[in-house]
Amino acid sequence: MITDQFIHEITKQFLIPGTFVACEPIHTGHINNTYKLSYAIDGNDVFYLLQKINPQVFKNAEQLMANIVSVTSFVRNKIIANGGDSDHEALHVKPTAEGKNYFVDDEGLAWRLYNFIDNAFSPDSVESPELFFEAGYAFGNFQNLLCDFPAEKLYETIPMFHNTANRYKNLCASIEKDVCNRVALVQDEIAFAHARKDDTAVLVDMIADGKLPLRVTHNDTKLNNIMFDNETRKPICIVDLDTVMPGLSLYDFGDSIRFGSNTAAEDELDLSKVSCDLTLYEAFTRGYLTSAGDSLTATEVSLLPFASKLMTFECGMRFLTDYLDGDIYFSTKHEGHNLERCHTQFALVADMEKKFDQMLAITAKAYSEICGKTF
Ligand code: GN1
Ligand code: MG
Repeated sequence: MITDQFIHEITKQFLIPGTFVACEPIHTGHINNTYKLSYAIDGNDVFYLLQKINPQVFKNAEQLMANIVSVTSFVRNKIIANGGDSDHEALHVKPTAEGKNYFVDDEGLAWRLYNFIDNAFSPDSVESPELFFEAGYAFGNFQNLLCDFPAEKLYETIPMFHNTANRYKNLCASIEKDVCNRVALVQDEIAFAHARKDDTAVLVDMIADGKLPLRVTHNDTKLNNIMFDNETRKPICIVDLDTVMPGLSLYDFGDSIRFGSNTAAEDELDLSKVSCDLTLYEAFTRGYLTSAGDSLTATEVSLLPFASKLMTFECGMRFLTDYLDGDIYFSTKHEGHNLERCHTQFALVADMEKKFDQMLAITAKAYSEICGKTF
């Protein structure tokens, strides 16, 4: 149990001006523990974001933080060069009193401190196609800001994170072990995964063959990792950079569609509500191609619909694997939560398969109208 008093002790390890006022937990992510800190400085409230890094997921805090610092510094410099407000539009890692990027507590757990992006919200669901267009623009812009960053210099902090072939292998291993005797309960889900085995190697094979360029990849491009301005409702800043690694633009695009084009929540029980909304698919694609289209290859653009399906399938396999393993990776709110999440993801894959030709046509039309190119 982490008390306010404990958090207060942790904050003393960082160089934070002003007086500590309060700490409030934020419960949106599945991985880290996050707190909003309030400080009083000369009668003004100043906020920070404190996070305890999940040691099960991120084994190497040093490399994780090195990736984040190099990417945020690079983005920050670009924002300054473009005349933007870098304090508001970029994350900054605040140093510890010892000048480090993070603090390690007595239990060996790593804590880090960021500026808090104020007057902003991070949406959990897509409220309108306009908002989703902006989300596409924001992630495309992130890709663009980093297009001349040497992606290969980043550490691969979670090896093979979006290697779908490997995720499939992990699922097969968990089926084999069946540590919780749950395999018998999920025969249909397992059959669904096996039937799509061939899809899992497509992108990794193309990387190996040099057919897709390595990019700085965010790797967790859910809508709620974008901060939007409360008033203008325009995107301000991309957050949750824990999984920034070398990867594919397709991972980021696909994961955004997986999360944002779904007409239901990730853990919706009524699967009849799950579908890929093509209006939303189009809105995101247009936003994304507006900011990133010219820096992408035609091969990348041609694979946007496939990547959407693949990232959804991969996420479903991950939820299923974790269910079989006894819910040890994703935090769950109740028994069976991971399986419920797997169901929505697989239902979304099935719907995307039905709509695949339409997704391709939408992508081709947007590419031609926005970038004047074909694939
Ligand atoms: C995790 O913590 P959160 O919710 O931002 C996961 C993503 C999954 C997502 C599914 C490091 O992200 O890969 O797509 O849950 N992050 C990690 O909701 O595994
Ligand atoms: Mg997140």
